[in-house]
Amino acid sequence: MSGAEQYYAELGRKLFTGEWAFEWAAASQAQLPPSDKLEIAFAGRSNVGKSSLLNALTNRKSLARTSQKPGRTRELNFFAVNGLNAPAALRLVDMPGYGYAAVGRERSAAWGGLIEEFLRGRAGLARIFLLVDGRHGLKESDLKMLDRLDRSAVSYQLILTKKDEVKACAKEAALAAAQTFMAKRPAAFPEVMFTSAHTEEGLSELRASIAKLVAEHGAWNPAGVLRREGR
Ligand SMILES: Nc1nc2c(ncn2[C@@H]2O[C@H](COP(=O)(O)OP(=O)(O)OP(=O)(O)O)[C@@H](O)[C@H]2O)c(=O)[nH]1
Ligand SMILES: [Mg+2]
Repeated sequence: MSGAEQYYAELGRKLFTGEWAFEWAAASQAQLPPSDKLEIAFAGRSNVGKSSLLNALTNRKSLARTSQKPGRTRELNFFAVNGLNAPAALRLVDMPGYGYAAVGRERSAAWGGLIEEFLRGRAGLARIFLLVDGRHGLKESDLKMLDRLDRSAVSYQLILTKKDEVKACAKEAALAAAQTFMAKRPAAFPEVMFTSAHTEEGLSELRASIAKLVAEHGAWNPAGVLRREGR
């Protein structure tokens, strides 16, 4: 690990030892909170593990509600971290999933409207992590989401999930295929991550990249945080 990598790994660890709590839920455009904070959102097909990844990241078993049945998260849920030295101007956002066949046309249209509004109207939206099931790779509905993201000009990055469920011999190929695919999308952040909410693989890397993003956007004064810790 380089010095910079070590620094952000430590910062990421610090960020997620903070006390994360639910802040706000929005089921419609009118209910969105003002865009007055830095936001990092988790998007993806239903059941891909967005809420589980948020829980694992924040070390909270049931901060975000999860379910074996797709369609559990129905609103945009906003989470904030409290405590001394925590970045008060930061929100993590759990998004409702897409691509769930049993959802009616009406709800699907409402989802589209809410997501479009969210992608277009958030000045503080620093990145969307687009989650894709590591066992299955990108699906048709993910390609539609990627098109939406390209149109919105938001920075986005792919995360493969459920690494624990992928056979050891297939992990590398799954990552390589996703990386090759994303390299053709110039608006995408080039690095693809591979995580497991169950075994915590890849979580310290994800925490580090979130901490880096927050620091780069000036929403946190990490120098102060680590200095006070005696570094
Ligand atoms: N094996 C394994 N299962 C996981 C992992 N992450 C999530 N799951 C399981 O996948 C299912 C769906 O997880 P959720 O976190 O609710 O998925 P979601 O993307 O939030 O789904 P929606 O809210 O419906 O969009 C649950 O049964 C989880 O236990 C993982 O890393 N490994
Ligand atoms: Mg969910």
